[in-house]
Amino acid sequence: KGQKSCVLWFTGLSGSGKSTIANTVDHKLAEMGKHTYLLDGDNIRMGLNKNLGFSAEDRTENIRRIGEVSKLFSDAGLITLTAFISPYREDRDAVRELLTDGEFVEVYVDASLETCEARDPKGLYKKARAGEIKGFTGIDAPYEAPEKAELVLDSNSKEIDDLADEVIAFLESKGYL
Ligand code: GGZ
Repeated sequence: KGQKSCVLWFTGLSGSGKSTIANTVDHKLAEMGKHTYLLDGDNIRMGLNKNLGFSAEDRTENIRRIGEVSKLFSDAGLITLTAFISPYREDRDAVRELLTDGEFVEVYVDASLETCEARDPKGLYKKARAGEIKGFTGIDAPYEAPEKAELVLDSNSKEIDDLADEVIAFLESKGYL
């Protein structure tokens, strides 16, 4: 069985479903016998990047480091999944440039601000609206949606499991699996 290493770069608003979808894809790939690694806030912002906050500069540095780490995992032969807002197009494009052709797979988890704010799983949008959190993505900090994502997932209406299957189907159709 083969696998072609790549970086599945999930991007989208807080509450869009990035982490949940990436986790589901990760489990499905593992069940298929693929070697994977998932980078998310739990293992990156709590560790390597614990000195970074949410200013524009810190987000750029967050994404830069995650890009470099992704490259290492990908070089080691793993299918790497990342789940970060990564709000700046330029920062995502810099990661794309760091990797070789076909190695970077940008996955736009498309859920509108309205959808995400209605979900508000951690109550962060409410706090941002109340001014208790400053510089919250979508409220008073930008999110630059991808213009050339390899894959766009409609997370406004579709189920997590179906979206995860769309990712797997994409990888199969493009010869990654
Ligand atoms: C956006 C914030 C902020 C601000 C804390 N803006 O829903 P969550 O909680 O679990 O996901 C959000 C997470 C975003 O971290 P990332 O490393 O993905 O961001 S970036 O790629 O922009 O560097 C949210 C929480 O951290 N959080 N403050 N101001 N999200």
